[in-house]
Amino acid sequence: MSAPRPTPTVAAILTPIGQGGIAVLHVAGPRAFELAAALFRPKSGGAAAPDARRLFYGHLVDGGEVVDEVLVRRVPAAGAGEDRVEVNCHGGLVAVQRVLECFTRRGAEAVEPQAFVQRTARGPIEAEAAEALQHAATPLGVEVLLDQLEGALERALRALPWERPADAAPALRALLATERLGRALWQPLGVALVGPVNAGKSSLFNALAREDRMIVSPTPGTTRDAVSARVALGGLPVRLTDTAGEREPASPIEREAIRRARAAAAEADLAVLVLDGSSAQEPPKRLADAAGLVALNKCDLGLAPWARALPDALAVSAMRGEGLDALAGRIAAALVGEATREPGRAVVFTERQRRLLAEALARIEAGEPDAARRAVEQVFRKG
Ligand SMILES: Nc1nc2c(ncn2[C@@H]2O[C@H](COP(=O)(O)OP(=O)(O)O)[C@@H](O)[C@H]2O)c(=O)[nH]1
Ligand SMILES: [Mg+2]
Repeated sequence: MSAPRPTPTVAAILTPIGQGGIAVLHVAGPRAFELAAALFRPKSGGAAAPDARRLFYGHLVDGGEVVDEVLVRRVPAAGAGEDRVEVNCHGGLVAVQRVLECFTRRGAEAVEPQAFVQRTARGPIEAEAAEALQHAATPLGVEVLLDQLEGALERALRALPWERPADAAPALRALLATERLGRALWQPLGVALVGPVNAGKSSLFNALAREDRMIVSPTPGTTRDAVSARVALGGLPVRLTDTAGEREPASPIEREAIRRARAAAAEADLAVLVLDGSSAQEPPKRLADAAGLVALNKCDLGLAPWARALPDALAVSAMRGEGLDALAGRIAAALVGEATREPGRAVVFTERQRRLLAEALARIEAGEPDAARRAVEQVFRKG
């Protein structure tokens, strides 16, 4: 019989590789602090030992060579005796691999995120967060999902005031209200740009996607198909779809393009109506009524009186880039609500969590607090 193998120290890249500007590595196990202390040179010159919940900025130095600029912190681990360190580094494939290698050369074992979570996860929320992080394509997504991986949601659920069930209900409702944001951060919602031909939908699509992948043409009816791109809007990853314009079809091909545009708009979680706000001709009222959000494009040419009179419409210029950040923010708010984004905030981010918390709320309302509590505990308990 051999002696039990010592617990290995494992390292994994938890963010999707090659996406976004940042990458996050976790190193867990008995040697996690030792390795981090050996590799990390804090900029402040202070103690190298990473402290709980405090980020340390500095360099990762291996063999006298600066490998990367990093942020390091100790992850407050609920698991008994498990030391864990988080390293934030540059997100490029090469940079993050080099950082990982610094740890593996010194004896840590590099593992896939799934294997990492299987070994170290304290409960289902953490496993779900690791899975979701693999799909988080924006810094906001990484930030929020890391908070949940590190226990923000679990702490909020454990702190529910069961001695006063009447107070637990609003707390649950507040948590449930974060679910659209939580889900959208890793399961991108769809946004379609719709509206009349020549309003500037394709130009706006390009401006929001910040690259020229669409045909832009002064000839009406050029965009023949619905085309999508993954873009970050207001911190959310969004599947943005450009569509052919609405007008009387001049050909069967155009009729088909319009049919597809309508289908794309119907499938989308939000349709943004793009109008040429500089045009003297007022668009049909039914258009504005059908859309979730109205963008008055070509504001660089000045807005027509009808456009200025439209309530809640947003003036933008795809050509000059004016109003695009505001539009991105309005799109994000329309999709997930004006969710506040303080660091460390609890966010519900999977359908399983939502279902159990909705059930808990229903039980409280039915006067069954014990059943409610059991439903909540299922969210974070193993088993
Ligand atoms: N002045 C101005 N022209 C624009 C703007 N956005 C688009 N255009 C022009 O409007 C025309 C139609 O644009 P396009 O994006 O193809 O419209 P779509 O048919 O709605 O996709 C092109 O000539 C664009 O250069 C803008 O913000 N300002
Ligand atoms: Mg177009």
